[in-house]
Amino acid sequence: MAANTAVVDIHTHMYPPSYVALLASRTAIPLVRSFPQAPDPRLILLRAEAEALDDALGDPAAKPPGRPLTSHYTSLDQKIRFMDAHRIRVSVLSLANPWLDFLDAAQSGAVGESVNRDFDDMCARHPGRLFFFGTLPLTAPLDTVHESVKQLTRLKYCRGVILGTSGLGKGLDDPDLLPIFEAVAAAPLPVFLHPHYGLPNDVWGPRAGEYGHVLPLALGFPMETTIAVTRMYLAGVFDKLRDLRMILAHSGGTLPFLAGRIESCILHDGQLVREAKVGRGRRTVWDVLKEQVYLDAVVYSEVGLRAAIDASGADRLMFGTDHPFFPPLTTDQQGGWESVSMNADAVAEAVGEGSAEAKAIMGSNAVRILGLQDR
Ligand code: 5CU
Repeated sequence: MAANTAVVDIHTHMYPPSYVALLASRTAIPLVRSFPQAPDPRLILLRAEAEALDDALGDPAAKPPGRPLTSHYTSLDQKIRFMDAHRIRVSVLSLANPWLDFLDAAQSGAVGESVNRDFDDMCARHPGRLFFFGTLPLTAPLDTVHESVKQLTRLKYCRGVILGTSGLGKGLDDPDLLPIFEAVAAAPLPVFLHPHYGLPNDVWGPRAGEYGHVLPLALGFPMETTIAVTRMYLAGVFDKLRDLRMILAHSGGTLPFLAGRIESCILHDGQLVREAKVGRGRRTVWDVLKEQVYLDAVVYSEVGLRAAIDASGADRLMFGTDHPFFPPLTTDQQGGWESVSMNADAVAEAVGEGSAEAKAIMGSNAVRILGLQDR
């Protein structure tokens, strides 16, 4: 992969051991559980997996739910081996979903503080090769969330925050979230926006169980991101906070493809026109995509990547792998992962292998945007 480029992976997750222990102590999703019919413990995260969990608890012959929790999810040595196997020079780690969203208010501040320290300590073991996006205890009182932002600014290897779409419980267009976005923007820490909740299960229909995880992951995740950012846009969050920078997972979900339709629906909406929300000087979704949004390059095809480049610019895209999700199923997991080469190939096909744009997307954009050479 990209032999002459220092490759940076900005979309790569881990669950530190303390977080796995927390998941193993739980009885509702998200959880970790062993089943007699599966050799590895299973990581069960998504609400689309809840039914399979119930089936497996009731019937030891049933298909095991979730995904195997291998060392790729938890081991730092394994992360470095994976990076070396794919010639990734630098990784920006993040806690995988669902972060601290399921913790109660009394717990999440302390767990967040300890998880963020764990990530900083892991990065310190490989200086210059590892950085991280911190996680915020959004279910805690607002003062605790502000304290957490302050903690992250003091951690040497922190380069942003990873955030889901639930916010304080009402989504990212919630006015009560503005002070948090303001603090994060002032820090300055970019927000890496990542999906978890997808769409309601009934969207997938009564035959969903036959289709594995395809529908919630391929379609639910990107739609969730698209909806969350569109709500932020419609609520004026980007205009209120011009310093806020968002890195959107999976190349913005479907935002680059749907931005034109969103714009048209705004222009033709009687309510918005009557309320004078469509006047001259309005910043369009296209403007926000070019000024306040960065996109990862985790979209697995040249066609999707071109849309992302056209929408935000090749100088705003950053390569990612989504490791440890999407491991190879029929070949050795210590070898090359097709989910990684698909994203690297898409970059080469979209902008030309070895081109200046390819080098930027594969690494130098991330170094510049996230300050990976500073401090
Ligand atoms: O396979 C999956 O469920 C996932 C997930 O939960 N989170 C993620 O980032 N990628 C894939």
